[in-house]
Amino acid sequence: MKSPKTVILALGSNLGDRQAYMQKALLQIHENIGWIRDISRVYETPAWGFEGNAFLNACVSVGTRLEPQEILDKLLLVETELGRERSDSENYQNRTIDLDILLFEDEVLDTPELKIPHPGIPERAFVLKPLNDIASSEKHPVLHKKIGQLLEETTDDSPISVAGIKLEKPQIDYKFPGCNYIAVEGNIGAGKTSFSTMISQDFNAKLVLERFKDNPFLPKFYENKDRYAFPLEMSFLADRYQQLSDDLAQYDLFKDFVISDYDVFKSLIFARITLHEDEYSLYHKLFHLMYKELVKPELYIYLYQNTDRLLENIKKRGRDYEQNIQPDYLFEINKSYLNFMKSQSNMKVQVIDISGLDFVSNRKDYLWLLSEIDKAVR
Ligand code: PH2
Ligand code: MG
Ligand code: MG
Repeated sequence: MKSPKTVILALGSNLGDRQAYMQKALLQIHENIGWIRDISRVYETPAWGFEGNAFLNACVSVGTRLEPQEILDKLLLVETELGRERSDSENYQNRTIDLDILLFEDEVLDTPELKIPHPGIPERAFVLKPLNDIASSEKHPVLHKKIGQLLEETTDDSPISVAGIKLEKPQIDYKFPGCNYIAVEGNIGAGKTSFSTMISQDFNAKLVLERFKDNPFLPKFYENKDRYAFPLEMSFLADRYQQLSDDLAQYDLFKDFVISDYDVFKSLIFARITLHEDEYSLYHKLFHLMYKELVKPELYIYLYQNTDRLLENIKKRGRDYEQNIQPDYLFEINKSYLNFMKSQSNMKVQVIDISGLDFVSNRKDYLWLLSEIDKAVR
């Protein structure tokens, strides 16, 4: 899972209710591109390079998992959505909203459609002033000078003033109140690891991931279930117990909470399906001895995904030994999870139906998922 990168955008409007267009643009950026981190002051600036109405200009920095070209495509859609009309004329025109990419980390990009850093930066005070508010000590990756210095050196002496209006961050602050430890559960291929990784990156959580790769019995199990189910379940249990008692015992001072892509109870859920009755009853005894020692999550999120999509995801991630997993096995696992959750009274359990959604590539789906969780913990 990619961690978010910082893109800095310029906003400009000189037509209609300029402030409202800028504010609407921020909402669209939040919903389509990423987390808005910093917002500059808003400036009143004369049209630069053409005869036109005065502009409002501002800059924002955004944490995004999109690539520059994807960001550009989204920005064009937002401009159109907000009523921007483009004519074939070569000249600048008045516009309800203009959204430009100024900087993307310290990357340099030069294609016919997209140039990063934006080539106009050094000669435009209407860009440099707001940019200086949020990135004065960032280095221009081509000119190797700080933004603050570019502002001092620019030859553009247009009269620019602070407009005295404020743009607001549109997003709710998801805080997961009362949740020091969240477990994300779901069937094989539901997206547990992706989701918990995204949460940990976006909300400063410590991430605890299942170490399935280290389990030598897993590939063998898929070859010969009867022979390898017991050692497989035992080694998973031992490993999970060890990991959770280590990782949850020591809170990380610099993290706000812990999120894991599994809950230890999955051991019993799988064992009930994979073990013979006599093996299961032995396993069950051992499990409960260990289970009672462990910290339980305050929030248990179950991502429900339909079987077709699970199989599709399993195929996409391409682990050899998983490729023969049958639909009825996934069905049994899901049933078993639902049974377990029904019997839980001490922790908050939330089942979220994500079939038809793609929270990894679609930010709107991701935000919807966050708002569902937010509703549940408030
Ligand atoms: N954008 C332009 C051309 N001229 N002038 C001001 N003051 N503000 C702008 O955002 C602006 C401009 C091309 O995008
Ligand atoms: Mg522009
Ligand atoms: Mg533009």
